[in-house]
Amino acid sequence: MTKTERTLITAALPYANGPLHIGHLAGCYLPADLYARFKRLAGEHVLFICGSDEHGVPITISADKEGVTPQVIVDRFHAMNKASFERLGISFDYYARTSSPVHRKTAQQFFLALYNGGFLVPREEPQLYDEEAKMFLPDRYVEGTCPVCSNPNARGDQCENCGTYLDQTELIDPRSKVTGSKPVIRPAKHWYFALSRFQTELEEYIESHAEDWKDNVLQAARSWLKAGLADRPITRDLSWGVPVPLEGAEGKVLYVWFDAPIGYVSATKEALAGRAGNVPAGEEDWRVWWQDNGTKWIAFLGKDNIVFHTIMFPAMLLAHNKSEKDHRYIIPANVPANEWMNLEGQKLSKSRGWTVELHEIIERYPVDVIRYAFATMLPEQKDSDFVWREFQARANNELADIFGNFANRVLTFAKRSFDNKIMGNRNELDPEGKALLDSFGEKAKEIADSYERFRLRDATAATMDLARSANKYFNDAAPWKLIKDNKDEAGKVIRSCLEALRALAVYFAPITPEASQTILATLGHSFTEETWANAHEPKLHGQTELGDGTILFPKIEDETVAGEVLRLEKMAASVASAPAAPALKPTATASANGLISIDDFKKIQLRTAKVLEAERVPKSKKLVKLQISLGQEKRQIVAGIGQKYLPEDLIGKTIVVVANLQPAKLMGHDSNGMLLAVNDENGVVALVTSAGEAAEGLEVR
Ligand code: B3M
Ligand code: ZN
Repeated sequence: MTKTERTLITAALPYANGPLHIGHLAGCYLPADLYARFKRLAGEHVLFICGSDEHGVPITISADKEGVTPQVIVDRFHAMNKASFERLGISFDYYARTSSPVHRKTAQQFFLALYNGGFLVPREEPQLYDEEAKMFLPDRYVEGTCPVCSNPNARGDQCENCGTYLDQTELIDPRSKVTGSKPVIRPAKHWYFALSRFQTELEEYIESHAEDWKDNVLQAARSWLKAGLADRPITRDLSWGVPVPLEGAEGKVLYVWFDAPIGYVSATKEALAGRAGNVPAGEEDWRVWWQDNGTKWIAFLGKDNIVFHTIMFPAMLLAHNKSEKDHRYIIPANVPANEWMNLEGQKLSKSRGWTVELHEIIERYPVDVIRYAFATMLPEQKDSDFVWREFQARANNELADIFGNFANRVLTFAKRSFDNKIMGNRNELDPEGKALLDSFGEKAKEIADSYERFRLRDATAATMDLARSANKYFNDAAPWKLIKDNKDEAGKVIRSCLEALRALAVYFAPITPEASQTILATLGHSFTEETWANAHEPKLHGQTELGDGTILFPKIEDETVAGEVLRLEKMAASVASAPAAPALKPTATASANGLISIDDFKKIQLRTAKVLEAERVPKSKKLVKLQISLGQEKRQIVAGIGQKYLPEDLIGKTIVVVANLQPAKLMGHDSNGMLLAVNDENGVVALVTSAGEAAEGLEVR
């Protein structure tokens, strides 16, 4: 086996077709970045590549809907997604776009190599044709009934309900998304990739990784292989994409899943031409990164992209290697794909408004807090659930109370008692302090092993354990007592703590890069002397003046996370009540006879709530401010019941509230919901309460 000299890290190229959300972050981009930052700290040569996937039918459909060109769509979302990644500290060495000329040329050359090698063969097959629009309909331009599960809205490439990959001609009652008409079947010419010829080779490839790949990835790849690989058309009738570089193929482009992975290669070319990354001399040639066995390629991606990176693209690369024997591409050494991240117990869904987009979350929380919390919740082995309460708990009880607190205690102590200087000498640590640092050195090896096995949650938890042990050392050594009789010994303890803080900054650097930078700057130190392997060795220079230690991780308030849940519910409710697409019958409005449907009624979330506190709103006769509990969640509501009820009589009552009402301000007080009460012409007569013993937070129907 060749020794690994360099690691090429790729993260799936997101479609420039909409904003990215937290599922993307947890599924692919944060794990990729944690790994890349770890590898760089470990002193390895790393190139970390990503970019926008700017082709494909979803993009042309978005453009059609907005009545703009696809270029307008991709320009908008390329800029937006790139900015989100930058703000989250995702440290790509290069962020490309597949609309670039280098990519077009690279993809066309790749196509021609496979074509000349006999792996791309033209075939005439029946395809759906829209006679009104006078065009062949590429996959997603058709909808119809799924032949497997009868879902009436299956897409031409896949049924989202049962997950079956479909050929568009299999759809029952197909309809064109362009004109709504029923398409006819006509023969169309396309180029087919001879995927079936790679069945055995791919089986061997996948099984050769039976020990080192994640189970979810192996399972997905195996189930495809088990079904048997069929040749696949890799051209489409579209004007947006990489044109097929053959005569007689006018009006056709490469299928997006043919050109997009080649984007990794073209991005590498661009990156190295621009000297991105810290690539050492002799490695500036892109071929070193793609065609030398000393390169280990790790491909990060989300669940739904597994088959393309374990089957399709490896087969394309193998085909290329057979076609041009002097230029052999490497194939992925590992594909550490994650599963899905759900949100507050439900599937993330943009169309249902149940999502948190990256550009929003970075407006509201510090980058390190987001990164740490998500690193603890990655859907590594199975789907995970993002819950705002847990986000808060991770941020407050761990990041702030353990790591942040250690930093604050140590820096404050040094400031107060040692003239804000690093005292003593790095060879004279307190023996227990020295033992702490030695234990860091040992633990760091285990953490490194977790990173190498893509157990990033474990790596994160073990890193926090280091901070726990540092706090324990500080507590046990009790420098605030020691200093009373022996300032010298206390100085050695604090010196040990400052070294531990420096080491923690290094170990935390993949997870909380900003805080790590701040800590090292405060210590008058930098990353240049630091590596993963030597971080436990004392390095600080005595008499260095300490910089201003600031609070590293602000705490997240209860109201803030309650507001997040409310925001979600509001968004989901407003999407649910938005007018439906014009072609569909509006369901949200009352019918002519004033009756509403059961579905309309179900949009109102009625829930039981317990009144925890109640007080009059000053200067108001009617308004009472209530703190209520909906089980998991506490809220404030303001209600006009003050003329009928005394605040103290309300406490402990189980009332009924509309839980998904838009928040409002009443006389300057926030109200997140509305309670139900019986009214007559004079106002409130009685509260709606639960007659029996009902728990809080239950649904009322
Ligand atoms: N753009 C799919 C996706 O964003 C696709 C990945 C391409 S990686 C070569 O889910
Ligand atoms: Zn189906």
